[in-house]
Amino acid sequence: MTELKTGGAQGYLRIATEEAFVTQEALDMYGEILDGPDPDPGFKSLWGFYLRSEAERPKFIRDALLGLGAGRIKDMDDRGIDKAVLALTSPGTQILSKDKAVALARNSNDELHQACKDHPDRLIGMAACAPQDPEGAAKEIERAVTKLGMKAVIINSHTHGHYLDEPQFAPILEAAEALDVPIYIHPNTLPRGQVEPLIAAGIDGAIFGFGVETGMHALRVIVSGTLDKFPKLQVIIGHMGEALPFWMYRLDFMHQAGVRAGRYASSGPLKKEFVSNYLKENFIITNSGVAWEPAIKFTQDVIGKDRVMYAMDYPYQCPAYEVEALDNMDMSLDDKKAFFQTNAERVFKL
Ligand code: 1DF
Ligand code: MN
Repeated sequence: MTELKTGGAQGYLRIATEEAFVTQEALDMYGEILDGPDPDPGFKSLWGFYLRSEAERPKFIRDALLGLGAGRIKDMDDRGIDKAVLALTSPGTQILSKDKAVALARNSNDELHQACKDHPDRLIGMAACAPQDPEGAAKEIERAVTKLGMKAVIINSHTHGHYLDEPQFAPILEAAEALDVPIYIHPNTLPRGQVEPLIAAGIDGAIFGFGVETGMHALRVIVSGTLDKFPKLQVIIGHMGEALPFWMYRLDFMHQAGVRAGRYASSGPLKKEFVSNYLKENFIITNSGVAWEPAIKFTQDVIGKDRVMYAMDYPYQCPAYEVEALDNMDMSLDDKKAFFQTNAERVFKL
């Protein structure tokens, strides 16, 4: 293993775009939910582990998530990460009651802003908001972008079983489109009533359930016609597009078949002909959790080289050997630079 260095000597900077943090306030709120009556089963499976287990991994992750100073910068240095785009970790505000979600969005944006101010050449922020209060969320997004310098909006997927294509969330999409910032739809655990069979099998979290949940969320946003209403909106999804690029042929075929037959009122004709048109024109895909050359190249091939970005997913998945493997991909320097650096610079306006 060669030593990884920041500074771009390999011909590009490494900008990691799905990096997580948490605040003590969020952990306290999560603890209250876990101690309350009948906590959400997916949340309990995920955060019962990360908050309460004393095993090595959850302890490391708790500390790393809370770190927004020297420790995080050192971990970035050790892994050759020049810049990290940070977002409140899943489920962020989404699991909270309205009042708590509003408070956490505001306070965590302020904390993140301070960290970015302390490390202006290393840390970049995404704005949290509380979809439980859509008008307030739009105002908080505006504050975070215009006053705090945030470069995107983080939505940790469904909010109490509700998805961004539902009409009550229009103010959020409107604000993001008007401010010209992308929305990162990051995974959440599946809602009650869907997550139980995955918990029973031990596949509810990042191993599989996250992808099912968030791939579905992205697809809902497409087939509902939401992106026809907000055509300039850019949506980022991680984990190699939550497998949607691999589904693309079938999505196009079956969506067309359904439209022609008038099968579903809720996924009627779209302004653009194919589901894949939206993936290629409104989505940016990061490789968080998938340090795997064939999947990255396939996605570059079918979605576009200007729409696939590097992400580490610190601290959940952060071995240095993954950075080295990606450096060593059999890919032109131009394409590698787009992947690691320039796509992120364009998407986040760095
Ligand atoms: C995990 C993975 C947890 C990711 C995350 O947030 C997360 C995990 C709580 O491994 O349990 O963001 N991830 O994006 O892959
Ligand atoms: Mn993540």
